[in-house]
Amino acid sequence: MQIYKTEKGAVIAHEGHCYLKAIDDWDVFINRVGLYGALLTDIATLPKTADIPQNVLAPIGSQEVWASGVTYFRSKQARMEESKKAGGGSFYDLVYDADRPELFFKATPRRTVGQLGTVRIRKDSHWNVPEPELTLFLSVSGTIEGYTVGNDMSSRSIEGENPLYLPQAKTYDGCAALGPGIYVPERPIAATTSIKMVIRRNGSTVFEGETTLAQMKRNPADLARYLFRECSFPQGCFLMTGTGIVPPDNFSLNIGDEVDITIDHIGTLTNTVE
Ligand code: DO4
Ligand code: MG
Repeated sequence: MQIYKTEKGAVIAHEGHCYLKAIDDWDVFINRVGLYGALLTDIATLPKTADIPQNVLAPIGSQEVWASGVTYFRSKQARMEESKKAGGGSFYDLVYDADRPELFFKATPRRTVGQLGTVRIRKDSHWNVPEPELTLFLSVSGTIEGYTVGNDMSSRSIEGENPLYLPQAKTYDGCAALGPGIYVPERPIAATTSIKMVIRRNGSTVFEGETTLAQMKRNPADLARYLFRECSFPQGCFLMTGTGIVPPDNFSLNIGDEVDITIDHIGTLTNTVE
């Protein structure tokens, strides 16, 4: 099942049909333990509407967006390379193998864009990449209720200069994208799920890469448990689970680039870079 946030309300897509539900509050609509079952109850009394909506909003209300790092070998390798001068050889290695994952605050809803929104690169950064990440929607109780596509826009030059600059490399206006909707399955998403990213410049593909969730070293439920250890989220929260796709070191985003991130079952999130 998919849910989309639109100007008219919530659209629930299930088994080839779409249902429009008038809602007062997106937070209340998504932050339900057992969301899949709750949505089935919702659609039982709703009329069928037209198609999957064309214009959707970012599927976020007032939730915080958090992120995990160095959860794939490719990410560890890339960070170690970019931070060699800053001593990155050891700390990324250590976190990759440690029990405690790297978790960091990524964005507020105001810094997050949705489908076809504009993501930004920092003007004081010369090496910038999108990071395509499976993103969990976690309820107030920390249960994984849904999945969306996330883009953890990042400055590799700032992050590589000094790990203490990570908040600046990761958090700024237009630093995150989520969407197009939230995939709410009956059972957890499979390890065979693929994540693909394509970056286009002036109509030509300048990078494409692919991975699967099986390459992730951490378990999504463990990441959620760590996040909820000492943080409460009354409205639930979004948690990006890290990137397994990193373009080669000579690649940096340009203004005007288009980024498509596709995750099986969830959909394709498309954004333009500004
Ligand atoms: O340690 C820096 C951030 C890593 C990250 O964002 C990722 O692995 O996706
Ligand atoms: Mg990331």
